[in-house]
Amino acid sequence: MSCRVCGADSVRPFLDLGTTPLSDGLVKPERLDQADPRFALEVAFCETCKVVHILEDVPEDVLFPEDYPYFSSFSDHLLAHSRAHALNLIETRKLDGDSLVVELASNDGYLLKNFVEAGVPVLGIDPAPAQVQAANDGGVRSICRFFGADLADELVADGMQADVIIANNVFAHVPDLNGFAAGMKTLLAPGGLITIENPYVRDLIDHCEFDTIYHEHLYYHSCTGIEGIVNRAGLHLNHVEYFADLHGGTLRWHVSHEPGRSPELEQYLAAEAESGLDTFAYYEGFAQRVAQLRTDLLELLTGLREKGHTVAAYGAAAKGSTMLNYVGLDAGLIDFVVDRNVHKQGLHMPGTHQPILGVEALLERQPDYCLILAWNFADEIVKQQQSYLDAGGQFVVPVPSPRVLDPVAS
Ligand code: JHZ
Ligand code: ZN
Repeated sequence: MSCRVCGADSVRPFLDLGTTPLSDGLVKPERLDQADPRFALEVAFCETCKVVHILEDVPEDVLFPEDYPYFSSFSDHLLAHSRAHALNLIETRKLDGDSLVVELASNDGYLLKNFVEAGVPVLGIDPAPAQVQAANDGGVRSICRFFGADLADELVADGMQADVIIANNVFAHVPDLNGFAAGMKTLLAPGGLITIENPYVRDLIDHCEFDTIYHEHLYYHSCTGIEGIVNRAGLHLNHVEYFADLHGGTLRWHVSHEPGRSPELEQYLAAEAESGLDTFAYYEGFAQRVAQLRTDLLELLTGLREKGHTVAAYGAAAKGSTMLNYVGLDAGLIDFVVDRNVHKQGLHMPGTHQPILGVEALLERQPDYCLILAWNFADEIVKQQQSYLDAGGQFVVPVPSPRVLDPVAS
């Protein structure tokens, strides 16, 4: 078995999630009687380049079909985080009407719109047609393409170079990550800055966020792994920031043409070495903890049902699909799922087939308990749902270990 990043023969699997349906493969009502396609899902650590990745390859056009349902603009927290990042870049990089900011995986323009508002030229690149359409409709210039070394060459041949390249939550998704990084190097203007955000593999392991493992997420990143990837493309990792409250713990890496590590980056790299995050031992006990979480969550929800309680779920997130399918939370345990993304409403969860309803269904049906599948936005969701709580509803979160949220504390 060879590593999908460095090609070495040193890949050691540490978690087998069995076969699961595609996490964003939400099911149309007319297809409910058909079996959902399922694919094996196994995660491994490469002892050479230190990158964690899954072993399976699902073709890109199957993973990211025309009707890919994820739109970034449905979380206020993510929008606020993105806006702060844009405003900070405009100020620190002194961006103006002569600059160019390129975002890779720009989705519906949730981030670039902040640059457009400030008069900074942008280009969004994303392979999802509906999201690109939404971005362009909102005045964010975007093209519907997969980014890679070839597209970077085309853009540079057209006279483009980017002062800032932003790549948020896409470094997990790209099969040819080396080609992707090489394309970034080509597209980045001399003196320019690349920022990359991705959930931190440390938090995935430490907080048992196993549900963020699905076929779209080919890689799970650390500072050690990222430095190797950007170095291979002739770029340098200079700095890192940490956001504890985004997607269960997110890192933002700063990358450029120039070498040099900030004290913060040195600290992170040293901490990764000290904790053994760059060794297989760090990952060895994970499978057992994941299995325990499955047992605990199943027991908790089965217990509630046996007492006659009704249970629904919040968030038709990709991670929600992993959770439902791996734990075995079928329609007998969870009646329906609510989500405020209108593109997901009317569809059904992959594998388990619960209907996805608008968020108002929570108040209309008032289930006794609601499992927050989008636990990464639990604070935001709980705040919005005060009426549900006031009417006696209770929230359950599945990670780091399943528990009913204390209504007083929330
Ligand atoms: P969300 C996404 O994963 C997509 P997902 C992607 N795979 C990725 O890499 C990671 O993020 C990092 C809804 N919601 O974003 C919106 C409400 O209904 O955590 C979403 O459908 N009301 C590219 O899909 C879902 O919940 C709300 O108030 O696992 C959240 O999904 C909020 C805040 C969200 O992740
Ligand atoms: Zn490797």
